Amino acid sequence: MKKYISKYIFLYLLLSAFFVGNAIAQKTQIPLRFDKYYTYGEVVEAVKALNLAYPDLTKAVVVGKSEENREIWALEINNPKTGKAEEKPGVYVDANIHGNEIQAGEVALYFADYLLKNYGKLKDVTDVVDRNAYYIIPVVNVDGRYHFMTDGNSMNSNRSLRISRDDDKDGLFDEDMYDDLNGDGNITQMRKKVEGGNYRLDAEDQRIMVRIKDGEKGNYVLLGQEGIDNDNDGKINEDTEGFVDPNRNWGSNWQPNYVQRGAGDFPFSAVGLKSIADYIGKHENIIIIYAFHNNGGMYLRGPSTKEGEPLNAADIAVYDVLGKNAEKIVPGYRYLVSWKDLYATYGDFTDFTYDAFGAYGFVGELFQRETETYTKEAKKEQGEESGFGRGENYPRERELLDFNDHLAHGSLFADWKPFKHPVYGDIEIGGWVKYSSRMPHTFMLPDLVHRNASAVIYAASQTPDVSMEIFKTEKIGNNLNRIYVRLRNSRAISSMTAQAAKEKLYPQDMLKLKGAKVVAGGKLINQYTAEIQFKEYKPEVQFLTVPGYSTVEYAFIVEGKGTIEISYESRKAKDVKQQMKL
Ligand SMILES: [Ca+2]
Ligand SMILES: [Ca+2]
Ligand SMILES: [Ca+2]
Ligand SMILES: [Ca+2]
Ligand SMILES: [Zn+2]
Repeated sequence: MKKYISKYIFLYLLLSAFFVGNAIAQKTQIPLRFDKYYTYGEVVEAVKALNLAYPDLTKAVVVGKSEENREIWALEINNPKTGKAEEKPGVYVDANIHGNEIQAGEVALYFADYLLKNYGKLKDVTDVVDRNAYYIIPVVNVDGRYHFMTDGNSMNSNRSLRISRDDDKDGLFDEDMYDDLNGDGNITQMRKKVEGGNYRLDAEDQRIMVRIKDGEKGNYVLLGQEGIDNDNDGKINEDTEGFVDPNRNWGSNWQPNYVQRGAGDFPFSAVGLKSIADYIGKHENIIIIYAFHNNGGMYLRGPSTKEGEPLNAADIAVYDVLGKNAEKIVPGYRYLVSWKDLYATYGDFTDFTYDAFGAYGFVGELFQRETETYTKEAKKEQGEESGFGRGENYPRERELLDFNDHLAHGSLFADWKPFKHPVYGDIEIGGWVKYSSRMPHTFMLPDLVHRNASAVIYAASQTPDVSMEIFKTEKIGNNLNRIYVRLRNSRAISSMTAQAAKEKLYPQDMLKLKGAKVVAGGKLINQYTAEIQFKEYKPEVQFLTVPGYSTVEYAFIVEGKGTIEISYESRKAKDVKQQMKL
């Protein structure tokens, strides 16, 4: 009897596991929602759900695994009816490389969802889908996103990869993390009432700590973020997760930890990042890269270090078109240069993809806190950190608390509550929660994801589109013809970065003539005088780049009769060819 019961229970468990599995699969509705933040698990489900809903246009692939063995997923979008993915310009979008920068993942998901949802409905979207291939990784730092949302965190914690480091050199690794002492899912601040302390409470709003000025009397101290001394070494929170910064570990201009904090032990010591580098390397058609972060409202181009200067003027021209347009699409955001306008970083992702793969790259720093307000003090802020939460800008903090109270209904700030701390005794815990400060409240998320996805859609509309025209043929002898070919790129993005051409990163674009003997050929300088800059060897193959909004012209002197074929072949732009009879 007992035996039968256990069999029965086993069957029941099996069936319920099956139905639970199904329920999860069905839970993710298409189109996706942007009135919430997807957990890591939900992001994976969303990628799979998009693939299920649009099987003809998408592929869902596992790019690699993280330090904690989580899968890194990519959604690929291509319309096979307009050609193979690898034949089209590739648009790569990734996000959330810093674990705490979660709304970036929503921008990537929205971008995918929006392209697919509007394919065949909106002409502009249909065009960019038909003309390009897309490679979208909504979450790079999968462990970071998982832990940020699951564990107690502040808005700034869990950026790192889960590669343990002994930050305080005591032989123990990540042994003293922050502690969510009151169990509310956030790491907020600890404060204590101490006569003669260097803080006072704001008279208008006692939630705000104000740093006292000379001559003022204080009665509070701030004790840092929630935590205890987990390893009894007399220090609190001194060795938290990591720290290996996933945007300092890439294999271009990498510098060790003593130069670049968070660099890791060697380039690509991070397994997940290495798998992403391999993935991008395999898709040689990728010409533009967007990596979304938070915050500050910026579109940053490289170089990330002064050593990367000067950037080629032709590449800057491409960046300028896209960057200046992004400023219009996302009001308030600024188009800037990483090292000069922000700060220098070594081992940076978009520098790596520019240097190693010849792809233009932008970092999109999402969200401006000054949008969360009634804007009086916010105007002074303009993307800068301003002593926020440390009592140095309390008029601004009052406004943000108004926003918290009247628009977020208290969800962004944890009110101070008494707590008995093992070291500090009677303290209070409270302050801005992890979903504040660096990302929008979900009621504002749809605007953020739409505008920033639109900046990428604009870039996708500007990937090279090269057409060919045989615009003149001249009989110049008994059996000799001069053939004039024009290549026109009708979009802003060059068929190849000037940097890649200069560094001979990969074979340049080629213009080839087949089917007859090419006696001479070269770049056309003047069609009226037939002045040609002849190429000495192998004139039947010309190497070139077709810059944005430009035409280039070539001429071939061909001996013979019959059908010839002229082809333009490019790693990043779509190939074109034409035949003609001589
Ligand atoms: Ca340690
Ligand atoms: Ca807490
Ligand atoms: Ca400690
Ligand atoms: Ca320690
Ligand atoms: Zn970041």
